Amino acid sequence: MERTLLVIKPDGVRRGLVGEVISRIERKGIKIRALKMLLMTRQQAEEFYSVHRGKPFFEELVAFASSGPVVAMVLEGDSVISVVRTLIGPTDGRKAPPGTIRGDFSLSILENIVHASDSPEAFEKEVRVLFSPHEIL
Ligand code: FUP
Repeated sequence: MERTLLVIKPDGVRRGLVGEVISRIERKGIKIRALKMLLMTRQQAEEFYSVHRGKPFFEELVAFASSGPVVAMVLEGDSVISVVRTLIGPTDGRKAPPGTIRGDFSLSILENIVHASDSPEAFEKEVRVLFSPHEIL
């Protein structure tokens, strides 16, 4: 069994899409092992997105990620990293196909509703930024 981190970003929470996203995850048969709402500090957002440090959109990305509450969850299932990446769709909501979370709810590359780990290494790093070990079942 594999694990991944899914974050409903501030735009997803503001737009009332928490239930919609969780419902899609549960209907797929993926297990939720941890779930919480939090406000990322600027420092947490910088660490979370550190692979993008130095890119032209880094500042805007960090400001956006810490602009309001997010809902973070640890998910578990067979090949769950690639399965969840398929469920959320490509980064740019304008190009994401219908049926994906970004394709159905986003018209933006920055405000694209959700984040999901893209590798086991990314998961290990990201989960440490947002969760303590005792919070994960
Ligand atoms: P993804 O893994 O699909 O979330 O996409 P990336 O890791 O490539 O990008 C992380 C976040 O950076 C995106 F969700 C939005 C933001 N971003 C931009 O704002 N502009 C870009 O050109 C690329 C990414």
